[in-house]
Amino acid sequence: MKPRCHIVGPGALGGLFAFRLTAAGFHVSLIGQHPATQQQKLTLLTPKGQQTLEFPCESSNTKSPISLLWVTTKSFAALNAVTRLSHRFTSETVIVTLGNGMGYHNALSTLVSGRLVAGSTTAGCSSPNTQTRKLAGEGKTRLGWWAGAETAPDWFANIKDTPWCSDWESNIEQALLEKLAINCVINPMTALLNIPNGQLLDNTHQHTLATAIEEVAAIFNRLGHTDIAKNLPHRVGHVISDTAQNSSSMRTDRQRQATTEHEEILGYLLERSSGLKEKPLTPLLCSWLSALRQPYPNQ
Ligand code: KPL
Repeated sequence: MKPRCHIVGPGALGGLFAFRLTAAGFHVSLIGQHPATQQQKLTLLTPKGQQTLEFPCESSNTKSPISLLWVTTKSFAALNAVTRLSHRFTSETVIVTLGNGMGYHNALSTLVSGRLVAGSTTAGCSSPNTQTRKLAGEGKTRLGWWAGAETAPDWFANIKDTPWCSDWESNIEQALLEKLAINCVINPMTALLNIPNGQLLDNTHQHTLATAIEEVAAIFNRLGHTDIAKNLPHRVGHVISDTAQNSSSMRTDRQRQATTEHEEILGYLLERSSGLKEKPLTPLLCSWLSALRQPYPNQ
């Protein structure tokens, strides 16, 4: 029998993972906030072609148990979305979360007595309309127990050899911090300048990009993550080149005048920095965070 899983937050990323997990042999159900139908037809466009599938849709009122829940909501919405489903959890339910940023994992983990798989992904996907998902880049998805255990759950065998999945991470917190550092540079800068990722490498932005990398690296150095700080220039350059045509998630949210993940990304890092005895000067990052905290005009 096919292993079952649910996806809460079937937006761009959730839709992509619905196709990926179906291809990996899972029976996937979607959980939206207000499903209008009991089935949702989605089309995935990739450079290799297109595929259309119908997924069963459930509302948060459904009562049957959930064994494996993939959370692909924005990170600030994850806790509410998961709490609304907690009446369906058993003593074996596992949650997998793919949200950007940090600061919300402990609360999620408590809801399933520690059975939280934390993840980060550089997959790029957009949602040109409610029925369509467009893959912009396979990226890599890194998963590991938030509690840090070495052994992967059995279902990981289904996805471990896919091109989008990395090996099981025994220290996922380190992987999330590495991704956080990258997001702290790329996401606010592309969102505030309203440019695709690749344009960050233009000469006009060279100085700002270097300053942002320096400020983020300074915080990571003071936090004791010297390896993340050291590798940051190289890793940022790499992600920018790999996702050159993409819009960062923060830019896309800002273009839609939607809430961005600035608190979970930059807010989290600057909060950690403010707890340091000797906190580094980070005027650029502070100005970005206050710009991102401004309400949209006309709101
Ligand atoms: O994670 C991303 C995001 O947009 O949220 C990156 C890797 C920066 C790709 O755009």
